[in-house]
Amino acid sequence: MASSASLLLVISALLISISSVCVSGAPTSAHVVKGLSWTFHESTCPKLESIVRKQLKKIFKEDIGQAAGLLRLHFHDCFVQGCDGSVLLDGSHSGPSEKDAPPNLTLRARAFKIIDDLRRRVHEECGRVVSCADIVALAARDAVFLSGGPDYDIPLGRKDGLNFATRNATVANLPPPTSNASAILASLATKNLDPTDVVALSGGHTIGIGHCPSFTPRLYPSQDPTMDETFANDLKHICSPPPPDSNNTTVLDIRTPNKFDNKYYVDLMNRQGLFTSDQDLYTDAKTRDIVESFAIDQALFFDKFVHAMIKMGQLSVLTGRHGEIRSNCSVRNSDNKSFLTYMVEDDEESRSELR
Ligand code: HEM
Ligand SMILES: *[C@@H]1O[C@H](CO)[C@@H](O)[C@H](O)[C@H]1NC(C)=O
Ligand SMILES: *[C@@H]1O[C@H](CO)[C@@H](O)[C@H](O)[C@H]1NC(C)=O
Ligand SMILES: *[C@@H]1O[C@H](CO)[C@@H](O)[C@H](O)[C@H]1NC(C)=O
Ligand SMILES: *[C@@H]1O[C@H](CO)[C@@H](O)[C@H](O)[C@H]1NC(C)=O
Ligand SMILES: *[C@@H]1O[C@H](CO)[C@@H](O)[C@H](O)[C@H]1NC(C)=O
Ligand SMILES: *[C@@H]1O[C@H](CO)[C@@H](O)[C@H](O)[C@H]1NC(C)=O
Ligand SMILES: CC(=O)N[C@H]1CO[C@H](CO)[C@@H](O)[C@@H]1O
Repeated sequence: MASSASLLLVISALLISISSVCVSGAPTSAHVVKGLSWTFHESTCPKLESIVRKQLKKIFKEDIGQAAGLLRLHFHDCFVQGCDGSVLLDGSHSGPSEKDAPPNLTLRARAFKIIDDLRRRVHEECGRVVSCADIVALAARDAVFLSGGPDYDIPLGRKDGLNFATRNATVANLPPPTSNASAILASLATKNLDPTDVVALSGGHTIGIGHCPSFTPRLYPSQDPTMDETFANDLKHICSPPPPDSNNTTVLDIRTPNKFDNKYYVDLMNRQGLFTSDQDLYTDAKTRDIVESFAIDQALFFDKFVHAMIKMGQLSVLTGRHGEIRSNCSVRNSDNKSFLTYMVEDDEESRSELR
């Protein structure tokens, strides 16, 4: 009798965890901004999502690190001037672009190539109907899923921006890894992200790498006392004391560096977070309980992460008649001579879009 009751308990616990892990489909609670929709490209480019997923699956099979690069690219795009693909633009006569600003130093060069290659495949199939910003958002979504994280739908319909973000805007909108939790919370609150969103989004650091300069201030001249001793010694070996400064890299999540799971929060509880901005989420009483709740409940983390990503993915998006769909993700259409010539010879419809 007792054993069948406990068996029932186990089964219902399993059912609950299964139902909360499957976040697939449009979360009904998610707010969709005007101009975006869950089915935006359904009739104009029905193969969009399968093209992106199939190609990324192939790329990640060879190098799973690219998943982290693509996830971070979407974050950088959205935080500076909105999710408008402006991070993809090459610098131009109009001044140093987002790509060239200090926090972008360590964006992976290959992530940019992967995005434009996906764009080419999608445009070959459907014509120029999907923006680079949407492709970045889809690539980040697939990076999460193909690394072991939740699968989920995202609203689509973003247009690509016409303006570069300045170096100053880039620096002002991307908080440095030396920030404490109060600073991170304040910075992200300006984007309407609450403490749960902040802790969940920081869980993006469950995959990927960081360069020594992002965390050596915690090692030299004196060691951050909140850092686990053994962990600190290992990091000191990877980043030998300056000079000479080391540009070595190490993983952001020492437990499961390439798997999208909740082990990042377990790291934080063991004082093995790599950046101050990570570790202080556990030190600070304002966010400590959230970290703990994610460390003990992966389904909860996935649920809150999806919610926060959908929110982040809609920051200051351009939709409808605003913005354009680039024919090359690193160049505005107005900067592309061959594109302009081709357009003038082509239909009236597309020309008016350029204005
Ligand atoms: C909350 C503020 C954040 C700070 C201060 C921050 C800071 C950083 C820093 C300094 C790096 C390593 C750069 C390097 O040294 O190479 C990094 C990497 C990374 N970040 Fe964040 N980040 C934040 C939020 C996010 C968010 C919201 C996401 C996505 C949801 C994210 C995803 C990543 C990923 C995946 C990597 C690894 C990239 C790679 O391996 O190429 N980060 N972040
Ligand atoms: C450090 O590595 C990154 C990426 O690998 C590179 O972009 C950067 O120029 C390097 N910095 C130095 C000082 O070598
Ligand atoms: C950018 O920031 C720097 C340093 O904070 C400042 O000196 C400069 O005037 C700013 N430039 C613009 C265009 O706002
Ligand atoms: C967090 O950092 C800010 C600015 O860098 C500083 O003014 C503040 O005192 C710090 N807060 C805590 C709780 O350490
Ligand atoms: C880079 O890291 C390796 C170990 O991963 C270490 O042997 C080497 O000394 C490091 N280089 C520097 C300059 O810190
Ligand atoms: C896109 O533009 C970049 C930089 O201007 C150029 O190097 C690249 O070849 C272009 N890509 C395609 C597919 O034309
Ligand atoms: C310019 O536009 C053409 C036609 O849309 C496109 O194929 C090409 O990749 C673009 N080149 C650059 C450098 O942007
Ligand atoms: C990938 C990429 O374009 N990174 C750029 C980030 O900014 C630095 C300069 O600060 C450039 O050298 C990198 O090429």
